[in-house]
Amino acid sequence: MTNWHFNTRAVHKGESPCPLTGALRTPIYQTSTFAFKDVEQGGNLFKGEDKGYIYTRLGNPTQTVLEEKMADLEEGEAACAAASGMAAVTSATLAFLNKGDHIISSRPLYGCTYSLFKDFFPRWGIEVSFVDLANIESIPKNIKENTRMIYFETPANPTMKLADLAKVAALGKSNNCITVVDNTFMTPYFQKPLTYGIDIVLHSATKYIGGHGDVIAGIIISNKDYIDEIKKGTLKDLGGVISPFDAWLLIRGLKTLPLRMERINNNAIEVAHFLASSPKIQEIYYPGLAQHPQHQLAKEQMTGFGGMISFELKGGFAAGKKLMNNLKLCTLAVSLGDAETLIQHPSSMTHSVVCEDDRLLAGISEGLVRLSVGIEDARDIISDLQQGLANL
Ligand code: LCS
Repeated sequence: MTNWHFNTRAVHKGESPCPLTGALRTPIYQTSTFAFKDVEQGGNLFKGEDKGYIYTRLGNPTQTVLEEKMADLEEGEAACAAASGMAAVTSATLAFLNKGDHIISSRPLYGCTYSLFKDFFPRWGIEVSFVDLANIESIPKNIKENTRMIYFETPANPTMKLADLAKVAALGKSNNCITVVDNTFMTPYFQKPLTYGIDIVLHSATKYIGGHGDVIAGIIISNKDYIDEIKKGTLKDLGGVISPFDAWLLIRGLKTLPLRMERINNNAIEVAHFLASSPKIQEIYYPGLAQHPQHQLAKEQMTGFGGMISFELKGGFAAGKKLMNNLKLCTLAVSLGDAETLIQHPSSMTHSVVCEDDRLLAGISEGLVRLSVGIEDARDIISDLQQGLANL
């Protein structure tokens, strides 16, 4: 079982036919509560002396299947699912942070993660230093007595900057800090941070894990102790748990993750080369292009480059706006990782919650446009971009 390859594990792990009915697909256990056999059993379940389900906020069989599959794919010991990517971020961080602690975070980050750290953490007495993790020296420079956590995205949303997983993990260990990485952009198909020594991996499962743009969800993967602490702590008491139906949608999505990621990666490489060769493009950020300053690192720690491309046009925001308004196949929408190719403007959309000075520090210029390449035919995506660029 353990030596199955990723594609097989994505289909089978965590699942087996229902012993009662033979149903091959995991049922949606759409129930909020579970009946106890007697008072003793109920009490024992609460004490943790019996194994079983109590109440869906504390666990549900559909959720368990998803968690087992995802833990296996990320090569972690355990996982816990959450109601959104942001619920995964809050549950995974706040489980380990106290008033008076300090964390180091990469800049840039997804806009709402940034505003959680920048606006809310200080209100709860947690201090945050935002650093450019492309420069690994920024970690030792910012470590303090009370630094408890290093949090980052690689590649980062939306600039596609990378951080060296092995180096961050080593610095975390030598400084007694928990390392947390948001692996949304790569998925375990292309990048497995736990195998580099990172402590906790999380995802907005809304994106590639679900893969069809029909669910908001998150997931956290780590060792058993950390997952236990999150499940019995922040996830249970802050309450950001996943619904059984959403867990089921993710199980379904995961079965085709390898197929979708392969197609998306191949499409994105073609689209990136097309954009890089266009005279209308000022800058393009895609780790699969040799011109990306961290292309070498991308080849070392990722087994593909994913579907996210950012670029700036000559003519800045005015040109970007015209392009986005003129596309016919690529849809103007936030989110990413869907079957459809999506395009959006970070500075007025996903990262509009970040103040202008901080956006510029993070490298999110006014003219930056972000593309999430879908699973359509690459020729159609390119011809749509071609007609859009021709009309600038
Ligand atoms: N982490 C990353 C890297 C994300 O891109 C997002 C959402 C989240 C966490 C939060 O996940 P959620 O709660 O939405 O499931 N990113 C979005 C984006 O780039 N466009 O729209 C949402």
